[in-house]
Amino acid sequence: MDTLGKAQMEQGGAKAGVPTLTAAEFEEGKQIYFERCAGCHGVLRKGATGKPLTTDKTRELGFDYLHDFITYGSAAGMPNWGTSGQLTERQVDLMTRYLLNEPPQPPEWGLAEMRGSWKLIVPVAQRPTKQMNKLDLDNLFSVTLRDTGEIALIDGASKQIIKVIETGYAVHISRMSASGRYLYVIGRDGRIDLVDLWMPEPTTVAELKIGIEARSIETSKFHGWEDKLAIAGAYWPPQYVIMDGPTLEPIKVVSTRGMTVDTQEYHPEPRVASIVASHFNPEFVVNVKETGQILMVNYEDLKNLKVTTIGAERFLHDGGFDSTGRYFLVAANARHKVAVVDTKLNLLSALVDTEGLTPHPGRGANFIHPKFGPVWATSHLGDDTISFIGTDPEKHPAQAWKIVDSVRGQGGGSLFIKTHPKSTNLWVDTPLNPDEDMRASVAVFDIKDLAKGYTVLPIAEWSGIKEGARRVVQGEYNKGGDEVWFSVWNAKDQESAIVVVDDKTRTLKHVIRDKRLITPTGKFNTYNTKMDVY
Ligand code: DHE
Repeated sequence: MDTLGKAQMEQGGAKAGVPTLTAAEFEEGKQIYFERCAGCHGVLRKGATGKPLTTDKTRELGFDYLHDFITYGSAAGMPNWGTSGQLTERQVDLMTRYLLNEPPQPPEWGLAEMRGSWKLIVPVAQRPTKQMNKLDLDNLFSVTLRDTGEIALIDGASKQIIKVIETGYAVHISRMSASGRYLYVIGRDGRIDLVDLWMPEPTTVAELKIGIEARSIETSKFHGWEDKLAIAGAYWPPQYVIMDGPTLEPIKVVSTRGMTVDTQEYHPEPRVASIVASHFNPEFVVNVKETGQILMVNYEDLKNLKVTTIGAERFLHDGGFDSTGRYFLVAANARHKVAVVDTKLNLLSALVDTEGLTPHPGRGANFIHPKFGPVWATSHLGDDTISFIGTDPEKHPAQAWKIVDSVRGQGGGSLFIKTHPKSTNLWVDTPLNPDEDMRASVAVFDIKDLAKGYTVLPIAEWSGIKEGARRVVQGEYNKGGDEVWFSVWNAKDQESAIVVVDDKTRTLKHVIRDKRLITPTGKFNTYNTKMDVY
């Protein structure tokens, strides 16, 4: 291949037989890898949700195999970057060569770098002491506008966009402070934006960059600690940081590098996945992906930090509490398991085999199963299984931490499942299913009669948008629990929408179409997020 030969000559120190890249190509490869690949395969390419891509593996697979894999994807979840047009033929070729070369290690990001990035835009003394606007702060939706790096704040009642706020790159999630005053948003580039909802109009009052790559953020919720502290987890460098809640001033940075739970060998890149705040102790629950360790980080004394390390299972990703808020259930996705942590006693209650492939619950769904009592549910990326795990060790001990029942949904490629304490509906999306109709719709089950099967609602069709991939993603309830919002997620240059469904009648209630609504994905209702209602 011509380009390979040329590039080879331009890069010194090349390994014989391994195609090289020019400096410009290497930079481009690095950027594409960060934007498209690192989330699943890791910066050092050691693998997690995606396969390891270290050079011992890639060189064995060879150029042609890798080239085809990047072009066509795989049934196991690798996107078809080439045939979908998201990467050009030149970029596929470049990425293939990039993977045959050693990965560069990004820089570290310690307290000094964080402090250098910290912007206290409105100091606490200059902020109001009461709410200065008429917004219903308990029923706002913070909507991720993924590809513009913004969030849209939408009023739950009027469905009007109150404000679009600039945030980090490919913004990921929003979380609320315990009082409901502060909204925290984290971008994939590790940038946190802190929005004060009490200002005359919601305003970003502080900003901080906690690393090169990140996904999670949470705030202290234990009694007496409301609104005091925040924590964010980074993918790179592998670490978490505890901050002052109202200002984002970074206080304590802790590395997660260490030993894997099973083989007990050193891992250089154990990324921080989901984080939740315990309601039973002054602690954060930090889930470390590659090592499979769950860290109960006590925030009472940050100088003499006490961390309880709970060995769970590798590849921890996302999860949520049971309905009592005591047990945290987190998917070890590439191991097809859910780990259950007792946040009161700080121990592993169980490791449950979910019977489906690659569980992906989001925060999961809690409801009373007609036969088996309280359960928490997850759907799966890898197949159509929807699993129900018993969560009541006191009144239903025989069912606790077991798959008590499961049903089949529309198909694999599911990311999020949702219900609400006031609802009898269980909603399951399938945005990553290759079938066009499936990813453009949701399945809804009747909790009172799960065996009856599901009804399909054509959410994308209801949006009125005809063009594009129209992935219907992440149901989120309003505070009242009587309506559920879905994103119709299209590419950046196409129109997207939010479709609001009446929960009782399962009929279309409202469509939000607005040119500012670019690539909406996650939606976070302020009340439900603050109170962990799901
Ligand atoms: Fe997410 C939650 C990581 C891709 C939408 N995502 C999470 C969490 C993690 C994570 C660790 C849990 C945070 C917490 O609770 O503290 N997500 C990753 C990835 O590593 C991955 C697979 C690849 C990547 O490169 O980022 C990834 N995620 C996506 C998407 O492509 C999604 C569908 C669209 C988007 O906006 O990027 C997406 N992730 C979400 C959403 C949540 C989430 C909406 C929060 C769900 C909730 O209900 O709390």
